[in-house]
Amino acid sequence: MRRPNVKWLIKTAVLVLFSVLFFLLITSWISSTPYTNRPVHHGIEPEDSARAAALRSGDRRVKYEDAVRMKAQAQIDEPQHGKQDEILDEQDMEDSAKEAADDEQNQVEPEQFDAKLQKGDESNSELQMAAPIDDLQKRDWHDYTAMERDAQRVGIGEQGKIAKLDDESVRENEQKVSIENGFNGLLSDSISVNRSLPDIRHIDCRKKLYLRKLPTVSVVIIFFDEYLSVLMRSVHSLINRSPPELLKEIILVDDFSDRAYLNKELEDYIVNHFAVGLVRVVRLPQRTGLIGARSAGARNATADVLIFLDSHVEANYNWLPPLLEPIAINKRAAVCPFIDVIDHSNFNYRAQDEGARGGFDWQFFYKRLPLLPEDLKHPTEPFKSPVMAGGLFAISAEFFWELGGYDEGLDIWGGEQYELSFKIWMCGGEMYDAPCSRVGHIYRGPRKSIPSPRKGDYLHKNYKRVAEVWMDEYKNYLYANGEGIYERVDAGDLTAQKAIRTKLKCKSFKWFMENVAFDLMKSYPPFDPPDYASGAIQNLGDQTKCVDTLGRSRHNRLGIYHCADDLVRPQRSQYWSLSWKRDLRLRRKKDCMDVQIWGENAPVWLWDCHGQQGNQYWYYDYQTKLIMHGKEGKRCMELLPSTEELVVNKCDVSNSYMRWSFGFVNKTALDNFNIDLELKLE
Ligand SMILES: [Mn+2]
Repeated sequence: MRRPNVKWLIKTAVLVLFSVLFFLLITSWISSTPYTNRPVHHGIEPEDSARAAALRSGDRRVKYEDAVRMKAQAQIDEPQHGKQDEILDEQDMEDSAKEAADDEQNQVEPEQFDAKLQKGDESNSELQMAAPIDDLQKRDWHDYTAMERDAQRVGIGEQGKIAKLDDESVRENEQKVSIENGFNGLLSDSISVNRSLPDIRHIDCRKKLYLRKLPTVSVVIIFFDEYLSVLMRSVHSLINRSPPELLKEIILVDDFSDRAYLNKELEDYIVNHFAVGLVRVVRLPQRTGLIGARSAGARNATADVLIFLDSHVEANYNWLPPLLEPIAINKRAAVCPFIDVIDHSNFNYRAQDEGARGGFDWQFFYKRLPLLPEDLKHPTEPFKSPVMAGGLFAISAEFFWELGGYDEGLDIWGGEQYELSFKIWMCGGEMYDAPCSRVGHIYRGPRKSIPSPRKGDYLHKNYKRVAEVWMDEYKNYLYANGEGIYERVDAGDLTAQKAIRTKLKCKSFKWFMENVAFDLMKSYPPFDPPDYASGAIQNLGDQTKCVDTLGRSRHNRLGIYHCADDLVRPQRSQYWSLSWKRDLRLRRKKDCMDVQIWGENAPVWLWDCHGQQGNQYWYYDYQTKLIMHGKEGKRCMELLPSTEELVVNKCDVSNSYMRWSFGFVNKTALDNFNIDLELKLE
């Protein structure tokens, strides 16, 4: 038998070892390189990672000089302002010159970058085929280079700080532009379209990993007469803070704007600043409204996931992966980002609150429901939300169209967030809010009213369409709160919408209310349940005296006055209700009896009803005639006869000044005071 060729074996082994090692090195290097999207010429990143990023993703960086030029152009119509602007621009130019000198090979025209991008993608996918990566593997999606570069930025509005124009001479124009737009447009022109933002995410979001493989995104932004620098800041922030391999396109749908600069000037800007095909404008031939325009944008989209955004937003760091991961896991999940507040007057960027679930009342006002205990335990995890706020969300294109998109019988705006939310939940999907995904939104301030593009009550028509198709017997609550409006509007043809519900075998609205919005009825009952007691509150120690506001407004102490003749229906200053919220309020008002100290002779104030019980919790024991304050039931309302003051002290049944009668008492309701009201459908 032939002896094995040891020399050959060793040689081969060494060769194999080396090639494996080399392969591992290459793949780990590639996967550990953070993608960079290189928004502005700020700071200098290591050459290697820059080249790798360019190879992997193409460079979609914005040439700041162009941004400056655009700004200058935009200012042709508007007067010049602030020195700070110039300082920032100079500094930016300087930085960009430095960087340009540093790595010349990145200075390629967009077309070439596109070619590079495709090549990069190919080599990347080849690598992935050679070493298949587990779909469930996670990675850190942060763009640390961009974040560090942003951290260095200084200037007006940078880091999302309060900005203001110092030039007194533009004040009048500032006001004019503000009232035209509902935000300080002139100030916006002075703030970089690539400005940095504060990273106000929960601290644990910074460490979170997301699936390595995430779907691609088409962002759909609809606009009507949007202010150019605000619109462009929205687009820049999206490109600057999205992994280029995920952001396939941004579709700007122009809903037949009047403003001239939204035509050629906008298109030139896009050509000069963004990679070919990355940002597209879809023009509608007539005013269509939010729903129609979004649908048109969605029809134009080509990526896996649709993200609908407003045209006056700024995306915060790493906003995209937390929105996409739930959809990667379940393609029937829709996900909303946390919406931060960009101040309309000074562009300050701040958090709205710590998050809440979405709901509605029975006039279809959007309302917020408290987070659940398990949501609070995991502050960085997406939590289920019954209803979306409406403006900003992600949904897979496939699921969106499976649901039939928006009901395009809904006109202009209004009700579409309910329609889509109900559909998503009832037809096999789910909806989340992702706390680690944050997008700032300019909530407009006072604005010149824009004439409605439609005559007639399209809003209630929309609501009626949603109610008729999706809400089953619960629609009657909406109608009962509509004061006859719904009887007068015609919902139009609903055949197609009802067919979708049948085809997809969607669940009932009762199921939605009991399983998803299970706490909505408690917080927003369709009707205010009857009062436990009402009328004048008469003292039994001195029966001529009743609790009275003494004509004072909120935030004042309550007092005692001569009782009205009619104790059941006294004058307003003595007409109290022990309401279903278990507070003592002026009838049909939001002024409540409020005790703020826990010591002796605690005064009773008239304060804004907070509805959270606590220091506004009252109970009436119709047997002992005590009015107890607080859930412990140890302190009671008392009239101090010597000073005629109304106070709270330790309960004492033998003290007749602590005993009271109400004009009207609902004994059955009081007997069940501790049982939460269950509303039954008739
Ligand atoms: Mn908006």
